[in-house]
Amino acid sequence: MKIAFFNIAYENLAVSILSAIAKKAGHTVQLFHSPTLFKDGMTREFTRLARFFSNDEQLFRQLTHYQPDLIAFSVVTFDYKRALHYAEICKRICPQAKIVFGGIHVSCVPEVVIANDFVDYVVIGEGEIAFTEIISHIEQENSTAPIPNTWYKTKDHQLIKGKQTGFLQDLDSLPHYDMEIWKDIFPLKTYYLTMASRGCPYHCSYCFNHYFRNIPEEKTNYVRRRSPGHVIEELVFAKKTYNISLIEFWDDIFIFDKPWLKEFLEAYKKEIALPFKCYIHVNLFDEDMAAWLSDAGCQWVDFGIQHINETYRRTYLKRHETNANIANALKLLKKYHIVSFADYIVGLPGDTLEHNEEARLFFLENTPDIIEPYWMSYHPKTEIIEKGLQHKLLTTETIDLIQRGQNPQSYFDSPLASKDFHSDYYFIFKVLPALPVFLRRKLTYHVSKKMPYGIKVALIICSLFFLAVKHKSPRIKYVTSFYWKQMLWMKNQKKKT
Ligand code: B12
Ligand code: SF4
Repeated sequence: MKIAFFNIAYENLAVSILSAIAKKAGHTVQLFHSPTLFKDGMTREFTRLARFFSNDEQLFRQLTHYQPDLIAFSVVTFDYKRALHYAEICKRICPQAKIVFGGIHVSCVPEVVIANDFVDYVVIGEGEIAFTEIISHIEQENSTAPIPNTWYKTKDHQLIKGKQTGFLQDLDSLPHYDMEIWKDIFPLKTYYLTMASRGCPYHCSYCFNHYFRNIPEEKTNYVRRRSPGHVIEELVFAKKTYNISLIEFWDDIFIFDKPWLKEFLEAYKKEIALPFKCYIHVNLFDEDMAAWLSDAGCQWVDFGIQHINETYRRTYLKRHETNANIANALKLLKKYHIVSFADYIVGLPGDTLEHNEEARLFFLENTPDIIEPYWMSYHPKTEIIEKGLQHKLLTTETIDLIQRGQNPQSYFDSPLASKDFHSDYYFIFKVLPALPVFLRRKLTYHVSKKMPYGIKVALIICSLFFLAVKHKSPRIKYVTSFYWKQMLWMKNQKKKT
């Protein structure tokens, strides 16, 4: 069968794994990638530049020529609206192709996605088994048998809903990610993205995990790990094939299994020994882990603080760490020379000026190397939506927009940005770690309020670059090489077609 993956913006591990499975079964796979530069969600949007760098026409020409039997989309909420736009055109130019949607957004609101005429199948939850079965189903043509984790429409517009099976338990049984499909598009050498586990042991109210873990009808273990050997095998291959020089482990919590971590890091140090970044949780982090990570080459870790008030954090966000846990983690990271990125959500429902002041004072005493403030962005089916409604920040109409991928709020912008104290504290958190220690105390809410907007923007940009250079942040390196490589790729593609 001829399969097309239509991919938007980023390298996507769901596409990598599904492509590996399809190729292993002998199908022909082709990637159709829309870089959507300057409106990719990583930087702010620049409409004119985005239009200039669009490769849409070329993609549709290539697709018309390829005429696949199946076109697959993997989408998060942020991408859903434009995925629909592309899918509709795909159906027009390849009318015989079946359109399959999967991913986090689809898993949360399948009824919204399948309601689109041009979407034939939606996959809810994990997709490895479902994808293989969808391929056979398309080959059989007229079968109306249910497919696990899948809803689909029959020729007479009946909706067939398959059973929600449990999570895949043996992750080592999966093939390695197919990175060949990305090698000409993304800078794998500069930044190699992978995951060694699936699931998260926590239940934060604003995160997709608490919804996703409850999708299966069959209850199975949600938090799973690949064996150290399986991950090392992938990385040895990547090192040899793509000459990779930096790795980011995007596992939700990389350190949740201490014996695994020890075994993995020992093997990593021996066989890979490249700088890497990963995600930790301060509740699980201890001095052994700090020492092992540092020794194995971990140069950066990221973790969520999200809100400084312990009662708020526990009741609104369902996060149970204490501020003492956070302070301790920061101390350990400093001791072992690991750069700390601390995520902080601004504009949460019920957030107050006093809370933000509490955070400023905490950060004066316990300063992460980089504070990453993000505007509150509500994702479909997350518990925190209730709180948004309670505090009148959301209405049933905005919830509907969120489910349709038309949420006007994002991590970079919010209707709260122009109101009250929120953007002042966004500014304070962003620049605080970049200031000399003697100046940090002087950056108060009142000082920020008096500062002209232009000066604040300039200070944010300067802090961003200063901290990125000071801490050799992988993200800045990634963004620049990511843009550069995709522009080159598009130029070469244009020459070919
Ligand atoms: C790595 C990662 C990134 C990377 C790569 C993004 C990418 N597209 O892969 C980067 C840094 C670029 C990134 C950026 C963003 N991310 Co991100 N990211 C993740 C992370 C940590 C892992 C995703 C992953 O690779 N999982 C492994 C794969 C194998 O699992 P999977 O995607 O769930 O796929 C399985 C099933 O869903 C299904 N499936 C998925 N697609 C398809 C398609 C078909 C056809 C089928 C059959 C099945 C199927 O089968 C797969 C295998 O079982 C997740 C959190 C998480 N743990 O999932 C957040 C997450 C996906 N990101 C999120 C967000 C919000 C973003 C940003 C919008 C943030 C921002 N502005 O900075 C951007 C937008 C990115 C974009 N346009 O895709 C949210 C999405 C929430 C939502 N409801 O949409 C998540 C869930 C984090 C969270 N805790 O809420 N992200
Ligand atoms: S710890 Fe992070 S990944 Fe886990 S549930 Fe909370 S926000 Fe989601």
